[in-house]
Amino acid sequence: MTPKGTTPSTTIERLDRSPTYVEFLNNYLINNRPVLIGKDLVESWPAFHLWTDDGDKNNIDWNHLVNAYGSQTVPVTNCRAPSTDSCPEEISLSKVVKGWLGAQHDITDKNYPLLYVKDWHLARWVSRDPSTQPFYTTPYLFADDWLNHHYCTFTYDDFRFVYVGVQGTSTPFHKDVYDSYSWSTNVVGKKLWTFWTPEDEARKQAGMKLVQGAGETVFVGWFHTVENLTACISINHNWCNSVNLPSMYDAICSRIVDVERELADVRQLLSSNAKNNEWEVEWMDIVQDVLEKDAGWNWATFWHMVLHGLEGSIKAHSGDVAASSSAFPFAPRNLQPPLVSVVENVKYCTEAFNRRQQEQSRYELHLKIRHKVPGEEDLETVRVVFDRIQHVLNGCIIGK
Ligand SMILES: O=C(O)CCC(=O)C(=O)O
Ligand SMILES: [Fe+2]
Repeated sequence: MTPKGTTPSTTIERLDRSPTYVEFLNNYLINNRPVLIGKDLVESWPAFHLWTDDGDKNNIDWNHLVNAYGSQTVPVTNCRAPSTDSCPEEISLSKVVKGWLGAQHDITDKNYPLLYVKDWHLARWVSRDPSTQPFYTTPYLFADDWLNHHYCTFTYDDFRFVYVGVQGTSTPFHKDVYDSYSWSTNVVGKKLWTFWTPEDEARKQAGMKLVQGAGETVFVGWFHTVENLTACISINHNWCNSVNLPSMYDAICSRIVDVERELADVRQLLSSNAKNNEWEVEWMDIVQDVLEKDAGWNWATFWHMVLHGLEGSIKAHSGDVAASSSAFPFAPRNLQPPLVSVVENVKYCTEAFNRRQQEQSRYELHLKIRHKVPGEEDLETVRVVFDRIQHVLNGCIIGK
């Protein structure tokens, strides 16, 4: 049982006003309970006046979208393709909008493709182009985000997205990447969410429905589907911090089991040609490579994120809030769980990883770090990162 357990409930709560951080932490984040939060959380966002049609508040200002971002290449999926055949493609936003608004056919006709712009990294693009207006800020409830801190600080990638689609576009049944949490604010339109608990992978129960209007924010760590009841544009982040770290750790372990099963014949080949047991490191390295290509991360990324998350949390708790040059700075201590629970959750992962190396005779500490982070060239192997984390944890225990 990991700290990311769930509390049974039959409906999704709606909060008219934003909770305090402590209420959010204790009632929703720690219990992994979805919740809808009212408009005051995001009322200062420029996105609302930038993207809403002045003449029709329920509609998207398509002209603004095309003028401001039309030349951008955006990822799209065809909502009518069978799930096995719905790989994202990239086309310009203005072409997609033209396809929706200028369609010669009825867009509800199931014989035609229905495109949906998903996982569009607009925030990343805007942050690199000083002539473009910022359109939102991360709400305080979700500021403690180790995933986006890691990606925005050390890579050119991130988990900050915009979704745009017309009525009928949808996202199929899923739990979010790496078992992360998601928050999603609908800027224009109406979305229908259906939620299933993290245990209900086979959808044995009827899902719990929730309609999300403009300005409302959903927090979710369960399985879900989303259907756009009208044209919608929304902003969402996948995110994590110490609270859901244990369940993300467990998710990597079970993904490794899957990848190892898929590559069983490679393992067989390596072991049968081996002269000594070096093949095992090579084998684990291949598995990590596949994991990185398919999920975007592996042990090296995970432990690097944990190291910086833990250090950032300790700094914030000691009152060290020196200006950060990161594009995604750490949250101050009043927007983080208490340090004892941060340490406890990181220790859950380090202890489980140590046991994994010993009990399953794994060689994952020997794995080489492929992508060197500038300024951290000494991080040669997973062991170096992992030892640093243990050192920081030991310092916390002594300092308590
Ligand atoms: O809005 C959508 O279509 C999907 C959003 C989603 O799955 C999420 O925010 O986790
Ligand atoms: Fe999702």
